Amino acid sequence: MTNSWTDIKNTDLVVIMGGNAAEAHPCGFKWVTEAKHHRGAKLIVVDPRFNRSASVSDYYAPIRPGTDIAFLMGVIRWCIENDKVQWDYVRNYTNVGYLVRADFGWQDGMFTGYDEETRSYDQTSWEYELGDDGYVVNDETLQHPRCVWQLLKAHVDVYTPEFVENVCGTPKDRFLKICEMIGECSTPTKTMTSMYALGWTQHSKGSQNIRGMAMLQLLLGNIGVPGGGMNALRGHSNIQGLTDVGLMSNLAPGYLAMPRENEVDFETYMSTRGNQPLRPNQMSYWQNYNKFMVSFLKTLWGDNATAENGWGYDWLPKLDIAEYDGLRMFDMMSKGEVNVYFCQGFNPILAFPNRGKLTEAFSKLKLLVVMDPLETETASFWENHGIHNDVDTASIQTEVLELPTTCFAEDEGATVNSGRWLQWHWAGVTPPGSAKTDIAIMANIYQRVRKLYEEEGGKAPEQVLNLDWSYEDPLHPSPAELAMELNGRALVDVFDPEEPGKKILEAGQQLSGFGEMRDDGTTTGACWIYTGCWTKDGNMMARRDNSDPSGMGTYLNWSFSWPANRRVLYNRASCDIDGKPWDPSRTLIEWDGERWVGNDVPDIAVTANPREVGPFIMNPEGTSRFFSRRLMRDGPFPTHMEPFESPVANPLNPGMRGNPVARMFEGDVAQLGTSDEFPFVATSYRLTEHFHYWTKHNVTNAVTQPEFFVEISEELAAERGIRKGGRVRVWSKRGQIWAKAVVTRRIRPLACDGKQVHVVGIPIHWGFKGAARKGFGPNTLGPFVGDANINTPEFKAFLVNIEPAEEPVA
Ligand SMILES: Nc1nc2c(c(=O)[nH]1)N[C@H]1C(S)=C(S)[C@@H](COP(=O)(O)OP(=O)(O)OC[C@H]3O[C@@H](n4cnc5c(=O)[nH]c(N)nc54)[C@H](O)[C@@H]3O)O[C@H]1N2
Ligand SMILES: Nc1nc2c(c(=O)[nH]1)N[C@H]1C(S)=C(S)[C@@H](COP(=O)(O)OP(=O)(O)OC[C@H]3O[C@@H](n4cnc5c(=O)[nH]c(N)nc54)[C@H](O)[C@@H]3O)O[C@H]1N2
Ligand SMILES: [Mo]
Repeated sequence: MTNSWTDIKNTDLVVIMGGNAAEAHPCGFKWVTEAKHHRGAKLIVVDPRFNRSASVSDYYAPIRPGTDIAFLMGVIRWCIENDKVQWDYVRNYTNVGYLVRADFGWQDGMFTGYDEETRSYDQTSWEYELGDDGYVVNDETLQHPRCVWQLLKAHVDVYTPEFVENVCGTPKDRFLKICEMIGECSTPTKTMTSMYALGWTQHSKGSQNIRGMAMLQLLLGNIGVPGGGMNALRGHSNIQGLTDVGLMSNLAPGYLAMPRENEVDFETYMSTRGNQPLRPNQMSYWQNYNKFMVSFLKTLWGDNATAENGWGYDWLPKLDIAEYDGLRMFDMMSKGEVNVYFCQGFNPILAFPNRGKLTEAFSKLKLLVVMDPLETETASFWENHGIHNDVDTASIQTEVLELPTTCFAEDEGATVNSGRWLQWHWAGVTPPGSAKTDIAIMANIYQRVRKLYEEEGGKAPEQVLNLDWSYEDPLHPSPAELAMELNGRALVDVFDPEEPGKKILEAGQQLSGFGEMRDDGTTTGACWIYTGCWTKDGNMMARRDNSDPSGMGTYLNWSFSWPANRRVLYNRASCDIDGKPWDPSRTLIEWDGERWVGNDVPDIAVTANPREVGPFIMNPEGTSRFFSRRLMRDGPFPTHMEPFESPVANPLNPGMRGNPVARMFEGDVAQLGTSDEFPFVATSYRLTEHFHYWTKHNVTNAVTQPEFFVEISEELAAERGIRKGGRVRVWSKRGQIWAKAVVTRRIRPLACDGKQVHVVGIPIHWGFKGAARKGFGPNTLGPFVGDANINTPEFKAFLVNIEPAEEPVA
């Protein structure tokens, strides 16, 4: 989230599109209720189903799965046409005036530079035009045909209300009503918040869905302001922490980059980071990158990291491709290229698409280690469930080891919520049986591997032997020790660079903020954005002071919010160019003539003059971006692309299948279905009563939702002769499942491109372990394709067929 859960109470309009907060985030949803009660806020829901959020909304519109970009570009077009633009914000805080290179353009739903062979874009032309002074050329009049504003207008021109209706199946009057409600938030004193999750991310162009809404929020002047922002509703209670600490193959902690193979040494790696400012006097915050990276390396290798050896840079693994994401890893496994797989807190046999392919992949492993508190389907992938899962158990040679772990309630530590708050929690119960914490298991394995290396040697020994492991109990580092390490400390006495002789940190002292980090090896800190979470004053994450003197919902003394305890990112943009809040009744921060003061930690140096420094200091141009330059692999503007399996052709380019640069492997192309064989659009989702695949182990949850079902409209039921509560077979190009049919008016047929499109809703929560009845969900059916930028599988839009049928007895 750019903002936080508690900030949602400050909004005037909540748009839930691409998520179902009332169902999947029922606790956080209370802040929507607060906004409705105290501000009279309205709630809009746009979803293929009239879901639980829709049932408490003020206005609902249906949409065909996988068409949100068309909808959002349509809203932007409408706002521009009707002058619903917060001009002071747009002119000063976005890149509308900057000129783009003359060789940039688009045609047939594609941008310049596409190479069919490699299925990728050469992005060279997706850049600003630079002047002789090295700065971006700016046209304040916004008239130049190549300025971002003119390009944006031209880009969205095709997305008329008729186009939106035709593609999305959203009735034109409903679409226009939503445009009007959204347009009202273009004034400085009205804000809209976007709450989204998987309905947007789980598409082959998921990242572009989110950019689409981010652009709309910029147009309305809603980024950085209270009650505004882009608010991703994160999933598992600590999934925000997962990306923060860099548990993706291409990330190092704090959203630093893992080095690539061609970045042969530390200097080469650093030469492309720490961007030079693109506007005069601009602060470009990534110029501090080296301080964060060196402090991270000092944490990893301790005394072994020195200036001479590039802080141990050589010992970091180097990527030979852009990333090793889940889809790629399982694809490699299916080709026999992976021998050993550690599966820790993950149940991919149920959670990843194309169960047939996954089962085959696991069958090729030599060793599968599953670390989990429960017995999972993945650990039992080799079991033959007959007609549901035709596995030849006897032929599988994979050895499976299960290591029982504790779960969060049995250990202390911090979880990071969607609003970036690191909240400490304490153990509530004693772990059962022989369960051990994940930390203890990993530490134990590490110590044994280290001993083997010491005694026998092996490949790349430095990585294992040079690791700093100075914990009190090497077999069980404590959560407190690890948290302090994430925060970082001074290794020697540190002096003020401006005022020699002035000591600012004692040797051994915990840092109080990332501003204290050094690039000379005198500080540690594994994750710069977390610095401040455990200072010399103790554990900031354990703070539980819920006072909120300003009433702004910032709760500055409750837990710790990264970065720097800031509650609203980009909050400098909540004020006008002179530093006065757009809406004085909702003040986050303001400029008092000398300093930034107020109710949140300013997102800019406290003495930075508002007229001199642009508010978006993480971007070297100092502004936010309508035109995203080379940031995204599939285009600098979001453009409508159909899902890989779609009932209709893309009107921008009828010959184009899916997203032309999406993650996709050759072997899976043959496994894509077409609408003549599979006429219905399937989507998948969660229910409040279950949490993924764990709660079916619990009898109480299993009783509340005991049995796998699919949801269909009354019209589709009539068309196929399916009765309420009857059994159905649902099949795709990749597999088949049987389920109970829930026939409901919550799903209605949509009219798209002159066709009637039916949606089949498939909840995710069943499997073959636990107390609930056996059932095989959407991932027996879903395609093995993913988003072009972050590779999230296309779980939310694919094609199926359906008929009334009893499952055959195995
Ligand atoms: N009770 C419970 N809560 C949970 C979880 C759980 O398992 N159980 N899981 C947690 C996790 S890990 C996550 S990531 C979050 C997910 O939170 P959400 O994303 O809110 O959950 P979903 O139910 O997957 O999907 C949300 C909605 O997207 C809609 N949708 C599908 N396709 C499209 C589309 O193309 N466009 C639009 N606009 N909408 C579409 C679906 O109909 C559904 O209503 O929930 C978390 N909370
Ligand atoms: N079709 C379709 N597929 C989807 C989705 C969808 O919407 N549609 N949603 C996707 C999303 S967003 C998600 S997040 C995934 C969820 O998929 P998973 O993350 O695989 O699902 P969980 O059941 O949450 O599995 C987590 C496992 O972690 C274990 N666990 C709990 N606590 C601990 C612990 O402290 N240590 C260890 N080692 N293990 C622990 C649990 O027992 C459980 O077995 O599913 C994805 N798959
Ligand atoms: Mo998730």
